[in-house]
Amino acid sequence: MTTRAGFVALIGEPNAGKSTLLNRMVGAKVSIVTHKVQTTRTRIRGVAMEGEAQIVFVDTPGLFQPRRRLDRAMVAAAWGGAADADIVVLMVEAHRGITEGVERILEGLTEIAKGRTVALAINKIDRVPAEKLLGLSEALNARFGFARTFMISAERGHGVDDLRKWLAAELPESPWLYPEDQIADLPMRMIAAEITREKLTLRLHQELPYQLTVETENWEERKDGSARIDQVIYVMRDGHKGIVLGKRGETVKAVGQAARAELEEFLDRKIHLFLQVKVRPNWLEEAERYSEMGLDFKDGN
Ligand SMILES: Nc1nc2c(ncn2[C@@H]2O[C@H](COP(=O)(O)OP(=O)(O)OP(=O)(O)O)[C@@H](O)[C@H]2O)c(=O)[nH]1
Ligand SMILES: [Mg+2]
Repeated sequence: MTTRAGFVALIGEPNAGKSTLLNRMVGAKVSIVTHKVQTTRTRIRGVAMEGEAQIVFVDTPGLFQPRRRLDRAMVAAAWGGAADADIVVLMVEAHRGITEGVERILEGLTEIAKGRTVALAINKIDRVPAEKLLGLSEALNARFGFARTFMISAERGHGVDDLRKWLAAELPESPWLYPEDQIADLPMRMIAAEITREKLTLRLHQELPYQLTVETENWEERKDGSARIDQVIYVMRDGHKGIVLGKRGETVKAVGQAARAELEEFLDRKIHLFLQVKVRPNWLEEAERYSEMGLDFKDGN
């Protein structure tokens, strides 16, 4: 039996649908998704099997023009994910087409493409009339030598099976890299923190989601099979703390309930989730916050 295995990095602008595609490929939610840009902050691996091939998908933070240290570390993590992969899939949103951001990514891809296959996935095809897609595909292929172009809807599943089959066949012969039943390799405490951050991002407006981080501080197994999880939400200002808490603590309570429900489903057990909000004006400049997120602090320099 010939087995194949390797890494497939999903890259693209923020909001392109990378995390949605990873989750669909894996068949479980291992990477958080929101309608807002810059949701994913670090590389997240998810494992999919296709016949005798094991495809390790690497979800990456969106590529954009970084301003803050955190932005720079995220963008570095994304390019690093591409540089470590056997195959890179660039995701472009069908309805947005070739934006300035896509142009910049194409420039960066030239360097990354040396010695690896790069494919194009035009995503969200459910949002545009079919006749628009051909033109976009031609325009993108005129700018870069993609090995293949796929028209997909990560959300609805169109074209996703074709993409997975093609990727499986392109991967090098290799023993599998993960046990057959493993779907992710992010530590559970990080997945739990991400779930809470997703619920916060969905509920809070404007810049606030970009100015907070969530960490799992403690995870205690209980005799009855349940677990107690203590998390801290770090914000930068007193005013932010007030907003996260909400009137009479309503906001943080709703966030906690939503996060707990998802954690219980994911882990299939009872969870007691305790959230605490702490003001930490300088968290964006603290090395420890980055290592907790799985980012390299010095990449943010
Ligand atoms: N209509 C439509 N929406 C989609 C599709 N794929 C993803 N989305 C939506 O696009 C938004 C962004 O999806 P994500 O998967 O979080 O995008 P991302 O590329 O991981 O974004 P970042 O982590 O911010 O870089 C979400 O609201 C998704 O539901 C699709 O095929 N069609
Ligand atoms: Mg994402």
